[in-house]
Amino acid sequence: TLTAEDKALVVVLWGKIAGHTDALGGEALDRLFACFGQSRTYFSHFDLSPGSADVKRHGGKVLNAVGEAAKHIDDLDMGLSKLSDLHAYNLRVDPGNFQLLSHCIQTVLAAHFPADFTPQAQAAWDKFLAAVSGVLTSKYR
Ligand code: HNI
Repeated sequence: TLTAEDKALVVVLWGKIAGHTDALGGEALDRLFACFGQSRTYFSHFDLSPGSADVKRHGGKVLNAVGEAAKHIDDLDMGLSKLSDLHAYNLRVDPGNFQLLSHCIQTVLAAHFPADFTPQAQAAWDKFLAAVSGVLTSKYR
C-alpha cells in the first residue's frame, strides 16, 4: 500500500506532468508500441507511427486519467470505476499490458524529470501505477 510519503511523491510529480499530458503520454505509448509490439494489436484503428496525432491524443487521455487517479489516490476504486468497466468489458485488454505501459510511463518520467524521479519517487510511482492497473483489471473474469 501507498504510504503518506508515497502519495506526496506521486502528487508532486503529477503537478509537473499535468501541463504536458499529450507529449508525455504520447511518448509513453511510442515506447510501448516500439518495445512491446503485442500491445499494438489493440490500436489497429490508430496511426501508430511515432509522435502521430492519434498517439499523442490517446497518450493525453491515458495520462489525464492517471492524473485523475492521483487526485483520488485514497479511493481509486471510485475514481476509476468507469474506466475499469471499459477496459474489462469492452476493450478486454490482456492484463499483462498494464505492467508494460506502467514501465513505459516510468521510463518517460525518468527521462524528463531526472532530478525528481529519485529511487524513492520511482518506488512510489511503481506502487501507484500498479494500484491503478489493479483497479482497471479488477473486473476481468
Ligand atoms: Ni486504456 C481507452 C486510460 C491502459 C487500451 N484508456 C482509454 C481511455 C482512457 C484510458 C482514459 C479513453 C476512455 C474513453 O474514451 O472514454 N488505459 C488508461 C489508463 C491505463 C490504460 C489510465 C493504465 C495506466 N489501455 C491501457 C492498456 C491498453 C489500453 C495497457 C492496451 C495495451 N485504452 C485502450 C484502448 C482504448 C483505451 C484500445 C480505446 C482507444 C480508442 O479510442 O479507440
